Amino acid sequence: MASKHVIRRAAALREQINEHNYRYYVLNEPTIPDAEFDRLLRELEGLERRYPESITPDSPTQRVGAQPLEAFSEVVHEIPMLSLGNAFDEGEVRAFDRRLRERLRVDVLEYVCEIKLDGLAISLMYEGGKLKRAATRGDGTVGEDVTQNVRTIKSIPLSLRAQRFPRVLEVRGEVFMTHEGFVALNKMQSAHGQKIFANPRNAAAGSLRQLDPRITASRPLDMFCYGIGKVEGVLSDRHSDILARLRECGLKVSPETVVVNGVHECLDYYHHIVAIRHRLAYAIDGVVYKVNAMQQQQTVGYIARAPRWAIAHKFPPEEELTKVLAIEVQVGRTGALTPVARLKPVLVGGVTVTNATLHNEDEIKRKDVRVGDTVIVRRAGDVIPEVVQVVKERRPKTARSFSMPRRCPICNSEVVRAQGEAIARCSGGLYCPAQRMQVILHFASRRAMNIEGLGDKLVSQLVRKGYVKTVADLYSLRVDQLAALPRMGERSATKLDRALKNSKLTTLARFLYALGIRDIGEATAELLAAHFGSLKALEQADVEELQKVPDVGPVVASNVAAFFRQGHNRRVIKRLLDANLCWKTRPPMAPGHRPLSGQMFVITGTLASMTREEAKQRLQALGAKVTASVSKNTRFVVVGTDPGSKLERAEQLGIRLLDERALLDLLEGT
Ligand code: JCF
Repeated sequence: MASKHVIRRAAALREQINEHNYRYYVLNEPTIPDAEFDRLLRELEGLERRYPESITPDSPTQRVGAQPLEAFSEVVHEIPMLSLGNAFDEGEVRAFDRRLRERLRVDVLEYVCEIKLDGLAISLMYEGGKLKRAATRGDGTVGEDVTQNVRTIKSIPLSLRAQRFPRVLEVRGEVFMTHEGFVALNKMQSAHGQKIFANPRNAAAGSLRQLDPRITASRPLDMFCYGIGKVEGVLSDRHSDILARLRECGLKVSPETVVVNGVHECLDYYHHIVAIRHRLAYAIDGVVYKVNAMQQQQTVGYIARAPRWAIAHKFPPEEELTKVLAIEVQVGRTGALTPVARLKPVLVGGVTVTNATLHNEDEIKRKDVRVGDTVIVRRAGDVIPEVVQVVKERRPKTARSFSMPRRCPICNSEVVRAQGEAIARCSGGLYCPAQRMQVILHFASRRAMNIEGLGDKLVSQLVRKGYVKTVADLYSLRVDQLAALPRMGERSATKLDRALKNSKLTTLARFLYALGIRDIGEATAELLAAHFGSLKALEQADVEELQKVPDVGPVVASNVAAFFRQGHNRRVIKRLLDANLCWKTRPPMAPGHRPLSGQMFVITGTLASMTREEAKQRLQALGAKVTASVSKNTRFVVVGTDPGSKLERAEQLGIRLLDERALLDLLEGT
């Protein structure tokens, strides 16, 4: 038999757990760590196991108590659960407001504005502050008893928190699933070979309609309350105050709810919500305006199945049907080719859509999109419109399928698609106008040709003026040309001219890196330079030869080979060399020749010109071993700024120290 002490302890634990549940699930402001919460819950579970007679029906352990049902039973809503009239544009909202003002003979009405969740309507019946029954809306008069399932939703209190509440209180609201919960659920479903839900609404509805409450308990459901049904007594004479009372009772009410004056402010609210809609964690399909004064609500009453005192202002649909007029290919700044569907213009979510991305070749194949097809296009928030699916029944006989062009539609260079990659790319990097800005900026960057003062504003001007079409044009810029540019003067022009001249003396590795060949970072450029010794040897190498370079696999090799195959690129390189770009040529290394072979390096502190990882890779490329700690076998310690204790240890052992300059000399001079 449970002692008084046990009963009291269990009650105290329940209160604490309920409080933390409330803070976590309703307020989204947890105040204790999960581990602490688990400890409380385990203690309560332990007590209840030993003294089952101490269990109360509203104990937080009792959310998933019940056995699976055979079927749902019916619930009759004493006060019907109504739907809402719809307004699809501002004119209809103004007409709604005008009608009400005429009926009520007032100049301005006070409204409550709420978001309209895309979930399913639920009624919660509290008696004596305890959740007694939960039901779906059904046809508005008769719904299904889903109490067992609703009890598993953590943001719904099993007992009300407030000190005072009506003996009978029916709360109404919308059960929904967040986008995040929806994605996670579908991932799980797919991993277990279970049904995939089309949208969060269906997922929420499907989850509540489970006969086994354990399944519902595993689904991430949530609820916002927006009104009341049957109540003994009066809660308040204003809708906004009723919502405040519900909040006090521990029920979750949307934080996006506001009180406004007049239809104008309703429309402001609508635009505000449209603007923040994509930042909300859950799907909404419009906003709701409600007359705030209960007295006024009563006066205007109901039409058929909806209140006259409220209206839903719906968002325009975000999916529409239209026709694919053509499939074209866009070349991005990195040379990526993206197929784009040109569409017969269509209004989607209030915006005219004329094209939609098809992502890549495989996506087109998967969706089987053809020119002439009727398709569903979707626009969500600010994202680029996309083709969701083809309406196969409407495919004309003349529909043509798409294939990726072999040549870049902008510059006519070869298009290559690396093994295992989804994206096809233009290989005319040095020449292709689509890639111009990016390529020039990269070429000029500090670790590439290091052309000081050539930033994106200046490059953009040079490109727009037509002075620079390829990187080779940089070296024929004249000081007077530069000086005449906006925000440039004689001084800056001379400085840039000097920087250009200074950049001409470089290293082969830097030059290769500067060319911006796909996947050729500094480390790989270093390896290529070391292996081939000269640009000529590299240009002539085939894929097989290229793969002899450490770290160069088939994908990188084919990128390099494709790059040098393009006559366009070779002509730009020739012009660069004609401008007297130069570097020390060194004899090619014997394959596998590694000048630092077997030497142990340790790197400590921060380097200015590269990360420690890059330094490590570049040293390793030359055969060095790079280790984490200093020992008597360490040959060199590379010391950056803010070195650690490794420096002390190196000094103790008398190991040679290299500063960054010395490291660079070693890397570039070997
Ligand atoms: O969020 C909703 N879907 C929603 C539905 C919000 C409301 O304020 C509602 C509703 C359905 C009926 N109000 C009523 C009266």
